[in-house]
Amino acid sequence: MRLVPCLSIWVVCTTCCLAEVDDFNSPLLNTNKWLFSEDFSQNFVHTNGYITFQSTNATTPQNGYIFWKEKMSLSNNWNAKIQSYINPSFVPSGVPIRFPIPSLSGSNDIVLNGVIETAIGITDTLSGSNYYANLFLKGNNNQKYFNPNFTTIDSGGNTDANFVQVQSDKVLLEINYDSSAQRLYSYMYDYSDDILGSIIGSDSFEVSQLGSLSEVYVFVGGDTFTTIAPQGSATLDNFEIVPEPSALSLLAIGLGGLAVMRRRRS
Ligand SMILES: [Ca+2]
Repeated sequence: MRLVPCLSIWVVCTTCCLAEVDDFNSPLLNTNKWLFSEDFSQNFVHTNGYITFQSTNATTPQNGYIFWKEKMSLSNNWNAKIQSYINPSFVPSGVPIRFPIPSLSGSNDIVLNGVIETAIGITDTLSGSNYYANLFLKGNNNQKYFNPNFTTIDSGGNTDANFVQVQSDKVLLEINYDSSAQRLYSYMYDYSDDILGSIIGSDSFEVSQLGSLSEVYVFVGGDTFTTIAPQGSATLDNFEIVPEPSALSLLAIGLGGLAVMRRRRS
């Protein structure tokens, strides 16, 4: 008699809540899981059980992103996270740039000479014409920041993009999509000593601002601006994405469970 509820729970867990992960421990990037462009090959090194962003070009911005192959539906809830580490001994350098948004002014406007950053976010297409990113970055002032809400809308950045100065060298970046609110929530957690610590900052973003989309790519990666970044300056590891059951699939499972119980009773 106990078998039925156990079986139901097992079905729910295996069909709906199973996290998909990549620990980047395989020698090459798993092309069954990721799409990536030439930029990635030029500016990323996949080695030593993680991926690390590097750039040998200090005159032009460099970037590299990988895209989770399975697009995520905006009709369902889901969650994605990744660990990011910026080497504390690495200090970006270069010519002054205004970061991140030229149109910003006042206290939100940060001018840095050289920047390295890692990101998790969503985008409409692989060209990344529209995107939203949750960023962990370091500037030449040797300070690290959390920028939880950077988008390309409004000609290069939304006006509520904000910077939170952080002390951690290692953090967990998370994005959490709420389908009923149509909002994506960004979180940064301290992850020093590989232990999930306190929340450092958060923000949210209404996905309709990217246009009328039904699904999006989730991406991770990084950028450098006017700085040479040696291997290991900024790394990403242990990606995890968890699709949550939609209301419809929960209903189907619930009805299925009821049917099984009824059959057993009769
Ligand atoms: Ca790893």
